[in-house]
Amino acid sequence: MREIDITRGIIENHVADMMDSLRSDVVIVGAGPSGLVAGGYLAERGISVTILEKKLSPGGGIWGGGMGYKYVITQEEAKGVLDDFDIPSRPFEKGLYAVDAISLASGLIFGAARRGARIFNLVVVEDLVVREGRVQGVVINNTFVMMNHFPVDPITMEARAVVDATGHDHDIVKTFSRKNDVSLNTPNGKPLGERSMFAEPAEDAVVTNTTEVYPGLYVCGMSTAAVYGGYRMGPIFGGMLLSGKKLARMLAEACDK
Ligand code: 48H
Repeated sequence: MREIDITRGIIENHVADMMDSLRSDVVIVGAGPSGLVAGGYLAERGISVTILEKKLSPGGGIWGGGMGYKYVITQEEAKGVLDDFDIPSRPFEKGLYAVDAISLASGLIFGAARRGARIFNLVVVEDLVVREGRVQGVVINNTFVMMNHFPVDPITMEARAVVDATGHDHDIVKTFSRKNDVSLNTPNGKPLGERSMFAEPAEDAVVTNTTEVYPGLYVCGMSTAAVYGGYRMGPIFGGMLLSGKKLARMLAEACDK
C-alpha cells in the first residue's frame, strides 16, 4: 500500500462523481430535511439527482433539535416518510411523534445517498445559469474560497430543474431575484419574506407552497416560507418531510414529460 494510491483513490472517485453530476435531471441546493427527502425519493425513481451543501455536515437545521435539546417533533401525516427512511420515532401525544434529531439527520443523509443521490458537501451555489427565460443550471464554488473571499472563478453544473432547499435564507431565489429583472410566481413577483411563529398554518403552507417559482426553479422546505410569506413553525419537521416528498412527486412527473 502506497500513500499515493490512497490519494489517487480519492481523487479519481471524487472526479468520477463530479463528472456524473455535470448534467443532472435535478440539482437540489441544500442538504436539510426537505432537500434530502426530495433527493432520496427522486433517486429511488431512477432520476439523476445531485445535492449540493455548503457546510461540512449535511443535515441542515436538524442536528440541534429544539434549542439544543436533541428531539424534533413530527405529525402523523409524515410518519410514512420516517418509515420509508427507517427512522425510529416515539409517539408521545395523539398524532405527534418525537424523533431523535441525530437519527433523523443521519437517517435522511444515508437514505438519500443509498438511493443514489450524489451529495457533495463544501460546495456553495453562488448563482444560477439562466438561458432563454429558464433556469438551466447552477454556478458553484468551494466553501473555503467563498469564506475567504478569494478571487477564484466558479464552475457550473447543468440541470433540467434546480431546487432552492436552502432553508430560511432562500439563498438561491433571493440571489436570482436580486440579479435579474424577473417576475417570480409570487403575488408581487418578488420573495415576500418569512413571518413570525404560528406552527399549524406554517406547516400546511410549507407543503402548499412547494412549487415552481420560475421556469426550471423550484422551492421546498423553509425557503417556501421566505418566498411566499409563510409563518415559521419551530422544531416540528413534518412539513419539511412532506414538502420534500411533494417536490419529488412534482419533479418526477416533470422529468417524465
Ligand atoms: C449550498 C446551501 C446554500 C448555498 C444554504 O435550513 P435547512 O435545514 O432547510 P429545510 O428547509 O430543509 O429545513 C428547515 C428546518 O431545518 C428549519 O430550519 C425549521 C423547521 N425551522 C423552523 C423555525 O421556525 O425556525 O437546510 C438548508 C441547507 C443548510 O444545510 C445550508 O447550509 C444549505 O442549505 N445552504 N448550500 N449553497 N448557497 N445556502
